[in-house]
Amino acid sequence: MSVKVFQTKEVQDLLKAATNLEGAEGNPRLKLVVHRLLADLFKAIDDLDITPDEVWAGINYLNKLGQDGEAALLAAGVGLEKYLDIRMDAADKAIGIEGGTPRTIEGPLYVAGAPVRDGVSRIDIDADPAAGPLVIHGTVTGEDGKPLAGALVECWHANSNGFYSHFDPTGKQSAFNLRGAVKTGADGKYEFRTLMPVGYGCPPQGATQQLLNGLARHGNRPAHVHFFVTSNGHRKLTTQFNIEGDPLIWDDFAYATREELIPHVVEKAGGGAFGLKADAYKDIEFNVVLTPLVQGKDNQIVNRPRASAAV
Ligand code: MBD
Ligand code: FE
Repeated sequence: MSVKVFQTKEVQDLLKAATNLEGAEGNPRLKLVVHRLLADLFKAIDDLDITPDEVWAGINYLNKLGQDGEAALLAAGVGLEKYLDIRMDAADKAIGIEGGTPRTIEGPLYVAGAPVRDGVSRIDIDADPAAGPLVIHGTVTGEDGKPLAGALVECWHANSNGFYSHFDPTGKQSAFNLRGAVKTGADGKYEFRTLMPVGYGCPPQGATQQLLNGLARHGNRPAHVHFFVTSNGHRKLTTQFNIEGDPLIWDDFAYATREELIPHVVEKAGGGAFGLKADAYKDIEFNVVLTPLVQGKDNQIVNRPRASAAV
């Protein structure tokens, strides 16, 4: 049944009516975007001869996606979040911004409200026998290489099961376990004392993994650590680094890996002296270069719903 109805007046009128496109009221931007997306969907149904059964499978999928609370996870998995990064990178390039630590996706698992400490924060609140100690440290500078005092470095990562506090399906982690915030001093330095994370995997029964299964894709990320870095007069950086050596580094289901974001992992000793759970520990130096505001504005701030909690 290969009928073509998209270009008919009846269908074009239906799209206009459904989005009140020509009405005076309503949000003009919303009308524009919904009209376009709906039209693209209608056209795809025509072009690919998408059947009613397939349409209803898709509608039902959206219900499951919402029930599972996984819309933002799916956005990462289908590369939509990466696409927004590609666009922001291109926008930077177009106005001559080339330097600075590269951005990479935020992902859906940030929680606002972590306690802020000066210079150093120990963020492994819960015992995790399978995870060895890890020290993450570096200097926050501007593009001139000068340290930035009073910068805020926020960090969050998974435990040895690949689970994040606040979103842990076992319910076993304390609030803000493996999440922290450090304010830099005059030297621009920050340090987190924590435990080595393991890569994340999508919930096996969830809507995201269901779609990935149909595409013959896995839903796993290499081990990684997320950052927000903010400082007066600079643009907020959203980034992550991957743990060097993880086999999935170039096979991330969320496409967040960048060559510049794989710092070396160095074996060190002497952790006992400053309170780590073992003397031998892993050390990662991750220095951050922030870029200046654009015409006095932070043009890379992304507003999105985020979880928050109290300590
Ligand atoms: C994560 O930890 C993550 O960073 C992303 C992007 C998606 C799912 C889980
Ligand atoms: Fe993550």
